[in-house]
Amino acid sequence: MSARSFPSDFLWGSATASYQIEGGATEGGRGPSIWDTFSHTPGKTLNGDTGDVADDHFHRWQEDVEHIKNLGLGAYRFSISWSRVQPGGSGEFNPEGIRFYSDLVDGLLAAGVKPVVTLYHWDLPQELEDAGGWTNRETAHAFARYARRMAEELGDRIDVWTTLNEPWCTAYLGYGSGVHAPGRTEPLAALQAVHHLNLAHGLAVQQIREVLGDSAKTSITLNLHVFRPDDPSSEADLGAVRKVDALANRAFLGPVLEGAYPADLLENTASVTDWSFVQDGDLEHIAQPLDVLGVNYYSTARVKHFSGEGERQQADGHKNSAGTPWIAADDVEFLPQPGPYTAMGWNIEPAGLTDLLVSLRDSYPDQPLMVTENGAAFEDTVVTEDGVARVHDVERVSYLHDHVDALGQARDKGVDVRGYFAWSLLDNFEWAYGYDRRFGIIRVDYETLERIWKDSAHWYRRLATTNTLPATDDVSPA
Ligand code: PNW
Repeated sequence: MSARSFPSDFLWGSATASYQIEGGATEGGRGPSIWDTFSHTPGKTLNGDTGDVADDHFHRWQEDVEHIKNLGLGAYRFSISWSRVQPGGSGEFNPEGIRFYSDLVDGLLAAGVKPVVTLYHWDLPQELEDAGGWTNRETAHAFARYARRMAEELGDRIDVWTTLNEPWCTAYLGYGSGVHAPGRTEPLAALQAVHHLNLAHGLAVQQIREVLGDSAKTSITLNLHVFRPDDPSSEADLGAVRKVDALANRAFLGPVLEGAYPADLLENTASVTDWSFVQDGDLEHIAQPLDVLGVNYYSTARVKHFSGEGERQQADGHKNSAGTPWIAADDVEFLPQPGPYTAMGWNIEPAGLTDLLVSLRDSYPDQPLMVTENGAAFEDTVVTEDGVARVHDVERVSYLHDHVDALGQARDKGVDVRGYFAWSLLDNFEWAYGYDRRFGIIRVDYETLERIWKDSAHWYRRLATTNTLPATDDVSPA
């Protein structure tokens, strides 16, 4: 295979999220979020890890902007901690918190890097959760007010405004399986959260456009799931795929891009709810035209219709939880995958990314796309060579290489994919897995908080600065 080139305006970036990197949890007037509460609750995160300090980005952001600049990236995707800029989630805003993000944005612009902002990456102000969180419709309105204020403060300095990151995780892992904050395990609550998140997105897009006009580029980032039927010729297995596809993908794509919830979703979940929390006019609010749809992609899942005999398999990484993210889907089982796997136990299948992008284009031909997260956790080792610390993360380089190539294959088929963001810029607080799983292209030493470029960072710099993906057999970092 020969090298593959990308157009000069293709956006190469890297991504992070506030709670995963910032630390400074009680500094600068920040209020508590559900992830502070959750991570401080015994048994919720591996080793009891919390984001109290994380990568200390709150104090080291200037150094981090230098790394982004030196990597030659065109864009940086970060999220705003809602409770840092509005401690209670409604009412008073916190000028010191707003200044933190305003300075960060100015720093990025001075470095020639486009800021791609996410308004919500899971850290809901605790006060809002105390009032019901995403099960409460009022949270959507509070989110729209917060979005409006951010548009007023950061204005035209932001390249892309992303409302939500992965509402699937918020709704189903936060309120269904309970492995994420706030740790609730109630099927009805999960579906209410789905709708109120969709509503929050639509209301926020309208507020941002009202403040900034049509020049504002708006977006939502979804973690769309690629489901493979165990037996592609089995009607039952194809039905299983349709059922989880409705819950995971079309529950968001439907309202956001088509202005309707899929009929089969409403039917399949009738034992849980009649969806009467969807009010007249909501879908018109939700279905705002989007400048770009953000897609996060890591892995694929294999599913099968469960006949009811023996024990149902649940090899999707959620089997140890008290609840399930797969609401009203007891007749679907998740089968183990062939591998190879990342340190998360996630199956590595780059072709899934090509398939996903092509199928989105087939369903929504005029919708521009961007891959807003892709990356992998592996067990990294630090070695000292000639007095310099190095991480030869060959598996991560090859993961990134093969997925960028898969993205290129979708572009070859005419899919309008405009950018790629590696997850993550830095090793960070990997939610329920704490600091144990490292996704960074830059290593963070959690004792000294020192940053070390892994080989993948050197490799990514070359890609971002040359717009050329080296051939498969050439994944050398230099
Ligand atoms: C995404 N799942 O999370 C998030 O956007 C990041 O904050 C996170 O660090 C990254 O991917 C790696 O995990 C996910 O269980 C978490 O299917 C869990 C799942 C998917 C995405």
